[in-house]
Amino acid sequence: MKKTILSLALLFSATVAGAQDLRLNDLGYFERQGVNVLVFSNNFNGGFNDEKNSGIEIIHHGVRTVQGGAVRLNNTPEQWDLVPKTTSRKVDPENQSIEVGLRYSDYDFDSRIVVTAKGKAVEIAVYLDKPVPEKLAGEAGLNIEFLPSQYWLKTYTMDGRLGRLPRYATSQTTTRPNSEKPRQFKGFRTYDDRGTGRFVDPLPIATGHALTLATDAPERLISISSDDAELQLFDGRMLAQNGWYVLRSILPAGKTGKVLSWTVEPHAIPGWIREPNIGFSQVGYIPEQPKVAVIELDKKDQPLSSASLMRLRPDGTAEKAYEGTITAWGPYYKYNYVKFDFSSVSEPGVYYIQYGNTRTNDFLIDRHVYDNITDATTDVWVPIHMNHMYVNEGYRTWHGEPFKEGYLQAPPSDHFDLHSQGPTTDTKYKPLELIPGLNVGGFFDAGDFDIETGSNINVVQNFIRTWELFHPQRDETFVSQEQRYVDLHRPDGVPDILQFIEHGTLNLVAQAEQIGHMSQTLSNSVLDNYHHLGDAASITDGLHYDPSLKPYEVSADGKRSGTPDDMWAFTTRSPQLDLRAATMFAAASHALKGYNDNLAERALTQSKRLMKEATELSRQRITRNRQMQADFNWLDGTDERRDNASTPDKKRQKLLERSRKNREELGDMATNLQLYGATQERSYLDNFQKQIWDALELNLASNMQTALDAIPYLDDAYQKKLRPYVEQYNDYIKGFDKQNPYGVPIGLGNWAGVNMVLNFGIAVNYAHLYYPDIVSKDEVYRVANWLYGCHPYHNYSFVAVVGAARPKQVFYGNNRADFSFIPGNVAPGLLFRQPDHFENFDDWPFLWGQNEGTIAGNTQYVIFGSAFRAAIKNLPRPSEGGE
Ligand SMILES: [Ca+2]
Ligand SMILES: [Ca+2]
Ligand SMILES: [Ca+2]
Repeated sequence: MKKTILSLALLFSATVAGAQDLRLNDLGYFERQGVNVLVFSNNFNGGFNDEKNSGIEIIHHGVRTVQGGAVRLNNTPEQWDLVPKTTSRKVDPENQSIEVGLRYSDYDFDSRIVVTAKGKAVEIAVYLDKPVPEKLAGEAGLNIEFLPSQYWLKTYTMDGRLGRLPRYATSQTTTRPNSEKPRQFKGFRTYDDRGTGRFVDPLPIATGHALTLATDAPERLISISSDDAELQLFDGRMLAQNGWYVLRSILPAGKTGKVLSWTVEPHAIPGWIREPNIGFSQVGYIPEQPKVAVIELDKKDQPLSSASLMRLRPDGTAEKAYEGTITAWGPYYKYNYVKFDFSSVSEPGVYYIQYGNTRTNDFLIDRHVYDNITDATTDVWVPIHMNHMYVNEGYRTWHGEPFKEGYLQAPPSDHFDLHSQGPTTDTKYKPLELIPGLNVGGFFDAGDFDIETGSNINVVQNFIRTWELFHPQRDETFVSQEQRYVDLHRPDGVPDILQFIEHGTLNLVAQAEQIGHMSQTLSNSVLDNYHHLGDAASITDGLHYDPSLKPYEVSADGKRSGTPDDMWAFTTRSPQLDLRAATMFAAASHALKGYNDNLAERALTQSKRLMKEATELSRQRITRNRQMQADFNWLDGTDERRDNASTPDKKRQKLLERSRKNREELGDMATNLQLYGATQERSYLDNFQKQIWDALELNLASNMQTALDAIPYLDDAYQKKLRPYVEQYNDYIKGFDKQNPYGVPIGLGNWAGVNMVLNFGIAVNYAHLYYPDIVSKDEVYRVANWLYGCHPYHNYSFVAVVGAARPKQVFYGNNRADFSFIPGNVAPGLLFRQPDHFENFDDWPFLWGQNEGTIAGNTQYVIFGSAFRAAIKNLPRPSEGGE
């Protein structure tokens, strides 16, 4: 009897506790309302090392404020410091714990981390089977990192001593011999030690055994304590602007078993429900457009039955313009979604949405809201990214002329930023020899300053496409190649887009002429200037590198220096890249004719040469690979499996084989189409038509754009034959309404999916322009809505400044250290973190996967915007808008 009462009491207390305690959920993380503790749901990435997206993470009242929990080798790890490989991960629901195995292969060092729910807290414990290797004693520790922008200016206590977290990095450092620095990524160094032989190591802000952060902010309040280890609080921004606050305990030397443990308790606000996120177009709406707000709700939130659209009168008072019912969409990952349709309101005016106590900022309904959506990108973002030029705007210099000393032949190198130089240079140049003439034209890649050749080819092609289809005459930029000077907002009588095509072509033609083929990239030689933030002209010293001088020494004539900072050209030959360049050169030659005939001629010469050489090279490589593939298939039995494939697979297999064969014999179909556009040679068009139908059968979604691109060149029969595919494509478009509440393709990779969304948007616009009876005009607003604010997490526009009431305020541009943006930038958007979290920080620019605009993506946005404007203004279809 006594026993029964006891178990009942236990059961009762367990139930009560269960409502408030952290528990492992079905998705494999610890959860209580307001707090998620993730344990290696996201792993460290080998390509870029520490992306600040991995390890033990805490999503605190909807914001991912803590990450990087792991055994680490530095007080404040930087991006290129070593990260552990996850060797195992076990979720144990019975014991409410998750165990992960971590390994540093460079040091043959293994550890295990066990995180266990203990009431409202978790215990994080480190286990070692072998002691910390001698080389890492005093360096290996348990770390966890806190997001500065969510914690700065907040109060903390360490063992009862009060403090306030600094807004800017101003703590203290020491220096230590380089020999004591744990190895960094591939043996590179993130720092320039100025010849001292010493590296900088931050000193702790506070030490003790019990820390509470944000005692003045309940939504961020978190306590960490340890009986067996000293806690040290560091500021990672002392070494790198993208550093976080780091809490750390050094692993004891010579010990095995459970060597260290922390108790971590994130505070949860009782009864906390996340504020509804009302997604809508911050740029506004044109009167006849469908207007549907998507409202993202906490799963514990009870949807309301209605919402209101309020109109602001000219005297500033508000009136109700419309009240409508809320309709359910349903759950999508972590939240629940409802919609508010106010399409019936079309009167021009200033409006806001009121949903319960949540009121949005105001927005316009007006015929002209989309008129200027690409201007910031073409007038400001693009010219600022012109390399090898001095770029001025009003009183401000964006950057001086970079890389005056030119580019050296890269030696064999397993490099960073996903680059490498193969065993040979594939050129006439010796390693580290100057390749003349490359410091001209071209566009900075993105948040860094290299010239990615593939992206630059895309850029030129995107501009040519915009030019040939829409002929924008806009002139807001002064460009002088002679003066190497760009002045923003100064018209010079030449359409800017022609000058951008010219600028991109100048660098790419120089590559083909000087190197003989296309370089992979023109990039930084040393890691310590790759992460440069500031004026691009100061990345290198502008002096030729002379190894006979000492580092930092300058020759008597002032022309050479011993600092090895010159950029490198990575020249491993890729026939695919050469073919892409050849296609682009043909189109550029066509576009530049009559504007810069000399460059047009040079581009055409390189196009023909590269086309011939690269085709021959690929043929040789294909023959070689086919032999290898045949050997391989025989070895692993692929041939047999193929013969036994079921009938539908067999049909598909046949299609695949035919299209592969056609591709090898006739070349890529999109390339053929571009070549036809550039040369008007009929054979290219025939090659295209031999391939497009198989391609549409195999993958409708990814080939629809190419099919639509051909319409201006072909007859009515082609357009008619394409109709049934466009009908299928229309079903594909509408299918997104069932996949997610926003009706667009949403990417889940470690780069958020804006390119995919833009591609989709461009294809939908074209499909509507050519087949308005199949793809209705209502469909073209999907991507604009998403870009301008109707998306998860927050409702800010992903495009910097564009006509929006509330654009995003920080981006990963080259001015990110100023928590700023470059106007016209398009953010990648919503970054997905496993297993169920979307985010886009608007107070922390440094996560490139969500905040970095790229040169290819932003010029793709120019096409999207041009096509979107054409679609909504019922302009003539692109082919008729031309010459
Ligand atoms: Ca790059
Ligand atoms: Ca101009
Ligand atoms: Ca130099």
